[in-house]
Amino acid sequence: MKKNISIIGVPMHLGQPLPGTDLGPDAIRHAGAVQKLKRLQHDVEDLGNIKIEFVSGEEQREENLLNLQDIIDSSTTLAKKTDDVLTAKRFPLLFGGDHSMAIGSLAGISKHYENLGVIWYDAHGDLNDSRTSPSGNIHGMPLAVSLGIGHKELTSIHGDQPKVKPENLVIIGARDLDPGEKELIRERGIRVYSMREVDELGMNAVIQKTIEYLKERTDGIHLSLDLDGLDPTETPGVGTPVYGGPSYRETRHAMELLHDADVITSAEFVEVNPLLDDKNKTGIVAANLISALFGETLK
Ligand code: 4U7
Ligand code: MN
Ligand code: MN
Ligand code: MN
Repeated sequence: MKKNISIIGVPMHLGQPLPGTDLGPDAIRHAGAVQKLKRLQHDVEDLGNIKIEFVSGEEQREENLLNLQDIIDSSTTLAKKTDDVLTAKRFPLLFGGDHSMAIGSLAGISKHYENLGVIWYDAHGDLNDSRTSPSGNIHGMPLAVSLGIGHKELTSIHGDQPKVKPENLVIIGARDLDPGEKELIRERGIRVYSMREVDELGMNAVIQKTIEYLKERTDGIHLSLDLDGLDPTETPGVGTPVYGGPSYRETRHAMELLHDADVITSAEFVEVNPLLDDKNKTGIVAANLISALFGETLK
């Protein structure tokens, strides 16, 4: 199926303290992502990078929330942008940028669905709030915010309602969950395929089960793929690497299955940090995963 794809670069860095994720979107472009999509015959427009305002110019911390005000502002901008792309009946494809950007992307995207499904492919749950977070870094909080948990000014971006329901969410690849996140997962009955389940079932079955589960209860599925979801031996350019993750090979297979099922309605590839990378390995993996998701085959 040919898609009308609108690429939005999100040079977000405010959600964590390390410099470099602001360069992530261009690292993915330099790896050829846009050309690959065009070669697959999709209609592709690259809207360039949104502007991330760093008003204070230095780190601000209030109530264990790093750069709160600037994140509210940039998330508001991004929510509007993703909303506009879907209104134009195009597929929002976002290049990041730290994962706090998902606060804005999901806020804008969810407006178009009654029951938005989310696949969160990540070593982490990103389910903290200011009380449970060990770091105060908002890139560890976007999924909680989207469920309606956290600072009011974050949860009310682009509408007061929760953006995602816990039963419409599947987390894949988790292997570093904080105690508060584990509690929330239990409390809300969130479906998690941690690395234990990936090892026991295999990635093929995990993705098939995910598709089956979400297909019957949702009217659209957003893929949020954190490059630290993969094992850092293959994607070293990430700020919070955790060993014991799925390989590029397994992850690529996951993208192929999602493509074949034709269920993904928006996607983001996040946490690429070229300043921590080795010869843009992580940007290249991101570009290859993107082309697999949009139909590139091996033969
Ligand atoms: B990412 C962490 F404590 N959980 O909250 C936190 F381990 O978007 C890491 O998944 C968060 O990369 C990682 O700071 C956020 C930590
Ligand atoms: Mn992560
Ligand atoms: Mn993440
Ligand atoms: Mn990370």
